[in-house]
Amino acid sequence: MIDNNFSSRPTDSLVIALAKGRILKQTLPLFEQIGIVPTEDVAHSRKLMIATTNPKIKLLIVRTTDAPTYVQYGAADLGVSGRDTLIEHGYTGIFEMLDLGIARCKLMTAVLESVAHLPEKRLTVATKYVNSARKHFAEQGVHADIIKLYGSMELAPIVGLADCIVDLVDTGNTLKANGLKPLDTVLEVSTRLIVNRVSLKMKTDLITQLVADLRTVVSSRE
Ligand code: PRT
Ligand code: MG
Repeated sequence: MIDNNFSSRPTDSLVIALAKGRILKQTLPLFEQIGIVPTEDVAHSRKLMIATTNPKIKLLIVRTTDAPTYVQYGAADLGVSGRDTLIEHGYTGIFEMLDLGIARCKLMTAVLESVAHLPEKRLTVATKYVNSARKHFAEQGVHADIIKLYGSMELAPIVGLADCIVDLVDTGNTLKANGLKPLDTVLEVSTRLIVNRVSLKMKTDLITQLVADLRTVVSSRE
C-alpha cells in the first residue's frame, strides 16, 4: 500500500496534473480565465513541473494516460483527463468534479468501408481502449477477442489483424483517409476535472473554490 503522506504536505496549495497535447491546449484558456497562467511556455518548455501566476497552484505536465494515475496516488491533487482515459483507468481513488466540455469526441467502432456490418462470428477487435471495448461487445452479446494496440489502430483492419477497431473519432477524417468508416458509438467523450479523494478532504476549501470558479467559466461558454 502506498502511503500518500498527506500529513507532511502543505494544505494551502494545489498540484494539478495536465495531459499534454490537445487537452493541455484547450485547458489553458479556461485556467487563464480564473487567473491561473503558467509562468513559462508550457508547450515548448522542457520543464514538467511549472509554477503559475497563482502562487498556490503548480502544474504537472504528464502523458494523457498517466494523468489519472498521478491523481490516484496523490502526486497531484487534481487532474484534467478525457473520459475515455478515465474509464480505462477505472476511477480508483478519484472523484470526477466537473465536465470541462472540451476536446469532445466519440469512442466508436469502425470497419473497412467495404464492410456493410460486423460479421456474425467471434470478432477480433484492435484498440487502445481494452476495457471500454470489452464492455461494449459484452453488452451486445458479441464474443470479441481484443488485441491491445498503442496507436495507428486504423492499420489493423487494413492488414487483416482485426475485423474492427475501437478508437476516438472527431471529424472522421482519419478513418476516411484510411478507407474505414464508423459504425457504433461506444462512449461520448469530453474532458473532466478529477480530484484525489484524500485531497478533497484535506483541502476542501481550496478545491471547492477552484471547481466553482471553473464551473462559472465552463457554463458561460455553453
Ligand atoms: O499522444 P496520445 O496517443 O496520447 O494522443 P493524442 O496526441 O492523439 O491526443 P492528446 O494526448 O493530445 O489527447 C488525447 C485526448 O484528447 C483523448 O484521450 C481524448 O479525451 C481527447 N480527444 C478528443 C482526442 C480526439 N478528440 C481525437 N480526435 N484524442 C485523440 N483524437 C485522435 C484519434 O485518436 C484519431 O487518431 O484524432 C484522430 C481522429 O480525429 P478525426 O478528427 O480525424 O476523426
Ligand atoms: Mg499525444
